[in-house]
Amino acid sequence: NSMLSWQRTAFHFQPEKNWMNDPNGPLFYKGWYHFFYQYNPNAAVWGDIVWGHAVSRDMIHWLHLPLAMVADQWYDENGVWTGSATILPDGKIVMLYTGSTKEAVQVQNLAYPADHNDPLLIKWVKYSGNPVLVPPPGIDDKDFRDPTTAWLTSEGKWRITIGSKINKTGIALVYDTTDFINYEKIDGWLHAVPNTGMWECVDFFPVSKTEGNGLDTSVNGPGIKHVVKASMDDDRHDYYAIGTYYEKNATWVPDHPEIDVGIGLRYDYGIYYAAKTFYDQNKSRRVLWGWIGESDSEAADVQKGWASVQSIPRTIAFDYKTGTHLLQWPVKEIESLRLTSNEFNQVTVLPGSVVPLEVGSATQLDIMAEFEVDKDALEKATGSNATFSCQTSNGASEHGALGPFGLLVLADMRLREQTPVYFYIAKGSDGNLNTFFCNDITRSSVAYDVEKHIYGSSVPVLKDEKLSVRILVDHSIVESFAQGGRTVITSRVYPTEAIYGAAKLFLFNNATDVSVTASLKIWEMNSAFIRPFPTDEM
Ligand code: DQQ
Repeated sequence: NSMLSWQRTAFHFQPEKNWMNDPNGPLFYKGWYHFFYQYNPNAAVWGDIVWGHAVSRDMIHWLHLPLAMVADQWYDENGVWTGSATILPDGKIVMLYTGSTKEAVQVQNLAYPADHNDPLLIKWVKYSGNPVLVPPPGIDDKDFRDPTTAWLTSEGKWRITIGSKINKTGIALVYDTTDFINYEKIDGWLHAVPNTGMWECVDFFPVSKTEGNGLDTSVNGPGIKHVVKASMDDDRHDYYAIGTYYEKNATWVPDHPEIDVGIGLRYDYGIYYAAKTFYDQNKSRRVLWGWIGESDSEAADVQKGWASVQSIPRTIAFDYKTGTHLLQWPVKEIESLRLTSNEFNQVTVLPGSVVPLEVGSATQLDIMAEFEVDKDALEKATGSNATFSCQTSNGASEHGALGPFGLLVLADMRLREQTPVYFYIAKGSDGNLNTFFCNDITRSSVAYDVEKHIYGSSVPVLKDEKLSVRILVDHSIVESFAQGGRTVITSRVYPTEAIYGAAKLFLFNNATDVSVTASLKIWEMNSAFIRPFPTDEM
């Protein structure tokens, strides 16, 4: 079926077949980026979870390796679940991961490479004394999972956090260790937020308030803030908050309690979950990986034989301009896939119009676009709808005074199928402007058995900033970054007609009161090499 095979992506990481979920233990070692992931070797649905493994020189081109860990012990018989890597000062690696025991109790286990001289780290050994941690008193057997990368305390101990919940309060438990075998539970928790439910895949890392480079996980001191991120099992989104870490009592306090973890900012407003960062000591940056699931039916996944992809790895840093947001941006290496480009300068898009952009094939693109809105019109517009929200709006077919306007990706000539990525400016009765960034997938596919959402959120736009967006289109994935990565939306789309040569690109403006001027540079993207592990038969 050529429609299903078109959906397979060209430059996003995915296994050759079957189901994948969370990124696990990403790290850089002896010249290679290692990526592990939750994998079902037997089917295109979740289950029988083991650790897949692949290596890369640049996080773009990959070589698949044999499974790193399988469910072969009583303490992980029901699944080798999510975990994280820590690189010790002597360069050795320890991996902590959650095992689901044969009784489905969640325990933490230790593993390490069999041979530290092997740059590919092909063989992994599980510690003979596993498990190293079992659920503590007061914590349910099924609410204790996903250990983080460890960081050092000033006393020289390693500290980790593990997600859990008590009643409906999501929490992050803290443990100290010197040897990764024996652990001391620290009273209380790193952080807790009522009514957020189970916290999965907690991440904790420092960001610099002044410099764009990333920080190794143990770095602390003046000029540094700490981020707590948790994946909310209840609503299946990744939430973060920026705050202050108090090492002494192992707690963290958000800068703005009203946008605390689970109730404020998200990494991504589309389909994106269980993300994990690592410090890339090769390029002094912090890199974020995230799992992008499917929004078609399970039957379709089974039919196509695979499910899920990983996001393009993103550098992640503190946005010192807003002081409230993180900035996410595709790693520089993705630019090595750029082929021919097309530029469009100062294209006027009148209210109610659609403008085709001739770019040849439009299924693998890297789009950079800037929009300027007529200033006079912004001033003159009468305020009203400051309560706008992407989710509850009419999507791209809304006709507001000052939006929506943006791009239609993966659209067919007749616009029967289209995936709008756009801005919407709302003016309050107080005259203040509030900018929203949305992605409407309600018309991405004429198929009925796919999810139809309008994704999005507000995006801070500072004085004298133009509106800007970067969009990576890769067959069934659209990853969109507004204002340098302050607000990000990833979607999965399943067009039936706007595929292969019939996939086109357009500008649109459905605002009633403003013209916009768009300038764009658009690259066609090459495919990445994602190679199977050579076996004897080859
Ligand atoms: N996925 C893993 C768990 C984790 C969840 C199991 C998050 O360890 O909590 O596949 O997607």
